[in-house]
Amino acid sequence: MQHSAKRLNIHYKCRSRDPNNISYYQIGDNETAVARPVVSDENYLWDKTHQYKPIDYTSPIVLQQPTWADPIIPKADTKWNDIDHDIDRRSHMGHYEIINGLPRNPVGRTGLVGRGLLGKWGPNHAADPIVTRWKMNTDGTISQDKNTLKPILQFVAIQRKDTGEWAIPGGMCDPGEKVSITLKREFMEEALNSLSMSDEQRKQFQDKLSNLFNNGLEIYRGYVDDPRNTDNAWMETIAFNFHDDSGLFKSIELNAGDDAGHVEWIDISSNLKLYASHRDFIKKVANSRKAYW
Ligand code: RP5
Repeated sequence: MQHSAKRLNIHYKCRSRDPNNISYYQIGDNETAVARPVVSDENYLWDKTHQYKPIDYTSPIVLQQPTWADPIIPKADTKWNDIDHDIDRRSHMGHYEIINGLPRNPVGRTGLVGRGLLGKWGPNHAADPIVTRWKMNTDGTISQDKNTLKPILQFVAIQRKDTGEWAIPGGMCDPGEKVSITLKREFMEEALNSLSMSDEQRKQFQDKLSNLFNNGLEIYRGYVDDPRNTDNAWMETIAFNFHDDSGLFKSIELNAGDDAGHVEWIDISSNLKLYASHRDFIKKVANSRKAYW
């Protein structure tokens, strides 16, 4: 097992590493999938020269150019590595290269060129709100792991409708949107189903959550090993931990909405299996709160 900081800069979820264990690029809810050609650990960095035959794949959904997607061929005056009108095309990883008019994944090869299911060429920015609380015993004390005696944290997890995996209720930053707004908006949409609320109800929840969301702890900022990444389009995120020590969630019921099929408080431990790099983010939260892992 790699050290977690190192793991975050390696492709595990967006690459087929082993011919006996091909990773498939799942296309939404339907059953079609694109097989990623194998790119071995020895060959995935760009400076390794080897016969590389990636598959060119961009989902028909993206090719229909919904409002959130870039043009099929990037405009000649696209401001790469910069703010391009409202779109942030800068990477948390530093300067990325443009090869034959297309951005190149800063981490390495993925087996796919094109954009897959991602709308933007280059970095696609997201934000991940990690809402935690201590697990409580019925007598009001904090629950501890029996062996290590470390306190047990719980976090709000959603089950994604696209892959069925459990995940942090994160989402894409809208053009020009501040990350602090995305964090709260995505949490409300996916874990509280705010999209089905009236404006007044939404405002009430926003007010209830304002203290919690004004006191976040930055956990991670950078590349995400997301199963949708390609050689030309990839996910990046800013993850914040919002820890509820005040019992706020005793009066707030979780309710899955938008891209989330289910939502639950889940115990944090090293047994977690989560979407993309989310397990690494949760591990960082457990470490920084000196909680059981
Ligand atoms: C992950 O994809 C990010 O960490 C974030 O959780 C998520 C954003 O994509 P959507 O949930 O909007 O599809 O890479």
